[in-house]
Amino acid sequence: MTKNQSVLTWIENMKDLVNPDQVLWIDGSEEQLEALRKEACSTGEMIKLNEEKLPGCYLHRTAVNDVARVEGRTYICSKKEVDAGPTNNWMDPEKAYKMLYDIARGSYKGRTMYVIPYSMGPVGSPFSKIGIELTDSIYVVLNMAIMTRVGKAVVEALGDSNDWVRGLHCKCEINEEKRYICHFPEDNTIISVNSGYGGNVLLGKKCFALRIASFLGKNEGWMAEHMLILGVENPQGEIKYISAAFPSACGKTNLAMLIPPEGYKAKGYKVWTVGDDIAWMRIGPDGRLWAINPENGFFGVAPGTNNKSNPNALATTKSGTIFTNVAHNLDDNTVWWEGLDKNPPENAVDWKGNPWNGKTSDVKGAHPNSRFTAPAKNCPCISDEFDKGTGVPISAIVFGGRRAQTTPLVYQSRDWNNGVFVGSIMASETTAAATGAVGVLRHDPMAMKPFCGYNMGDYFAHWIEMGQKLGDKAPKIFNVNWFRLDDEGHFIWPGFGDNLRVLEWILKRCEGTVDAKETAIGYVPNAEDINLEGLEDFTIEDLKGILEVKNDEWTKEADEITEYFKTFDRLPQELKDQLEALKSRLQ
Ligand code: GTP
Ligand code: SPV
Ligand code: MN
Repeated sequence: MTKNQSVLTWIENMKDLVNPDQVLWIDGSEEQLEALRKEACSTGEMIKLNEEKLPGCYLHRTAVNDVARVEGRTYICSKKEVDAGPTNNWMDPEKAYKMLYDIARGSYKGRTMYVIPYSMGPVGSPFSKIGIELTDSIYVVLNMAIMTRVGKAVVEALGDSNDWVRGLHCKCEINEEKRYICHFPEDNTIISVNSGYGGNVLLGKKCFALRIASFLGKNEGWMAEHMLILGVENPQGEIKYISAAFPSACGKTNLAMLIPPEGYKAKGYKVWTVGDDIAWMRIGPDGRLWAINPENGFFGVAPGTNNKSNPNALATTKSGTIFTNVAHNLDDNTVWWEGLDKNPPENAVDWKGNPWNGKTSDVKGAHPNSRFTAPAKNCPCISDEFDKGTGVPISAIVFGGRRAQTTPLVYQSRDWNNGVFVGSIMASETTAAATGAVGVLRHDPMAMKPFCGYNMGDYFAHWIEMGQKLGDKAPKIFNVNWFRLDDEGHFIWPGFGDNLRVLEWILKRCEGTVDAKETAIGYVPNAEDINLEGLEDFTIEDLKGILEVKNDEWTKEADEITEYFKTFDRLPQELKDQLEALKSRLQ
């Protein structure tokens, strides 16, 4: 399919290493993909679902020991350890290559090597970048064909350039003791072995579009962020774009596809989805920050997705979707997950493949990190700008996490550098998106702790530098927290569609049309300025409660941040100054 020497040589070398029975180039054609779906169904790797109810949809179950990203086995292999920094696992590249090649050697025997040329971003867009993933998994091929743009057009766009990211994925034996997800930012290379799960193996996503791309962005003057992108259209038909960084399973897909509350709908408000997980952002010729979504689909959390919480996401999964680790309803050959509806199937198979009765069983039908892989074009609220490759101008950047206490519903940073500080001190309770304990508070700067491909201190410095370049055209920076709990452990803020009430305040702040109250941490809304019309069971007193900034709590937080900042070897002076300034405002 190509004469590109750098591509052909690398594939030849990898072929010699893994020793496949045959090699198949993915050309992106529907015929080829359909043949692969049939093959995967014939071996049991995938199950074809009800063609009337879920046309073109499939179910896949991963191994039970392989259901989430494995952060403890994810490595940045830069020449110098300090370049991986204190937030990453590091391995010497020479050692890592040797170890990985020993694991990968001969592992495609009896298998096919699929060669997937893919583009992150619309093919040919100046924002876009190209990768080639080699895999022995049809599941990976079919997911990549939804999540990215694959095939001939990509190879043509690459031409004879050497500017592309190498990705080798080997399922091997799905042995968790030998599972490694390794990145070589200095070589544009990713190697993933012994997993068959999502973020570990769809190498275009977290591995390339965040870990490798964040490193490229630092060197080339742009940004790769763990952010959704959405457009808010007001009744006058003007659309303003917001990007928002929340840690995994903290509400990006939900916010990106938000349905306005009735009152807003009646006035003519609309929300348009540009992306739900990753944003690549560059300074445009007009000096503003422009963003694209480099992905082509959504790899979304299934549990909790329903017609009330996220009808757009649910609609997106009704055709051409691959479900991973959800329950299989045998009565009508459809899928089910916790929180879909109040009617779990009785005659079903759980995510582990065991017979399951949803009415009587006390185990979960779907894994908490079960996912849907759905084409972006299915989304009823997909933005017209999604596929254009020109990007959208960002008015506001929003950080957020899961915080039961302390962090108010929303606040605005004092300026760009203070906003970088707000991002750097983000902390959030852990979720099922990665293996390990759930609900533990941990620092997750800019929601990038698991995804920054280089030294986090240098990453902060890059943010500060981007702000200097953007000057007065820089987006305003905010922080939100939808997850404050009351004494009984219930969420206080209704969240979901009602989050538009907060976005409205954010956009008014960007336009300078609403006042705010200055606190030690930044600007907080006056409670009257958040529209509560149409909300039941939520009063202005409740709102005041979750807008309050308690200086004693924040003093503790500042002490904790002081300790956290000590773990950084390359913390920019600007952030040290920000912390001192916060402390003095708290006194
Ligand atoms: P990744 O795909 O892992 O990056 O996750 P994400 O950030 O896209 O999270 P997602 O939108 O899938 O939401 C994850 C969980 O958060 C789901 O269980 C949602 O129901 C819940 N959630 C999302 N938005 C809100 C909200 O506004 N309030 C509350 N209480 N829960 C929310
Ligand atoms: C996340 O964990 O942030 C995800 C899912 O979006 S994964 O692709 O597994 O990283
Ligand atoms: Mn994510």
